[in-house]
Amino acid sequence: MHAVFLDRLLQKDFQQKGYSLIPSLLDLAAIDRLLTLFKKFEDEYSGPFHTSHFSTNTEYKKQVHDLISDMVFPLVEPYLNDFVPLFGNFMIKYPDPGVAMDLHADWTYVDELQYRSLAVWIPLVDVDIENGCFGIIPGSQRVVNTIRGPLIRQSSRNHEPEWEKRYGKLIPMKAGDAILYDHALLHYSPPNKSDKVRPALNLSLAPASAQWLHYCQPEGTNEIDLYKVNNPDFYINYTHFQRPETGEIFAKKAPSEIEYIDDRMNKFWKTNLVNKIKTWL
Ligand SMILES: O=C(O)CCC(=O)C(=O)O
Repeated sequence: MHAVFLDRLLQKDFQQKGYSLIPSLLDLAAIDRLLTLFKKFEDEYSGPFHTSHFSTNTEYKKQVHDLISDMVFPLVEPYLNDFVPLFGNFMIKYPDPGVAMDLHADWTYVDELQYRSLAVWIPLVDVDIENGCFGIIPGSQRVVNTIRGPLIRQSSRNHEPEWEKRYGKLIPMKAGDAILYDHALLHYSPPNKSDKVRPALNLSLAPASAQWLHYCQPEGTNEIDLYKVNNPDFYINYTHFQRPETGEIFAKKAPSEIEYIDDRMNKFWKTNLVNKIKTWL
């Protein structure tokens, strides 16, 4: 397995928990530059939750990706084992007490049996439970499916609130703090109950030596397509839920081949216990 972190202790901790925190990764000047870009594109944002990768405006997506990669990647690169940036996005949550980000894991970017890929999530304002901070289920990267992507269902969707309540951990952060998490880690965020917008960013990264992948179930179809991704521009050009316009299909699967994670999550307490015992031995 290709390690994510260069430092052995950080790697061990990341492998166990599925995430790692770096306080004050961005300084005030960097936060200010990113907030200026965030304000420049205010007309693009719609709905209580907006992420730039849902947009079809490629120029906007590219400018957001370029600045986020330029500012964040050089700061995380020294920790990582030969990773490259794939795509950067704004994650913007407007005040709305009824809109949460439901529990999910991100798309698959690499063959997760050989490699892991990760995301860096950074709030551009201080965050806590009031305005929609990040929440995670530590260790859940071990039990989710390795095939994930747009419209590929992962569960019966009957238990997520219960899993959040039993295993979830909210992480209050200062503007500029970073959480690096395995794309397979289950995460969520509560509603923004404050009266101010909560801008954050997300930068996805993958090992340079891995074949990058994209799984999707294009809208209106009953098939899962697996694409080889040879250039990160694939993500800028991708229109959400649609068949990708670039990239090369190299395998197809039936959605019925994807096993729901319900059983694994319902006995997650047992998995945690076994892992804890293993660390004592
Ligand atoms: O920004 C948020 O509130 C949620 C972020 C998230 O789910 C993601 O980056 O995948």
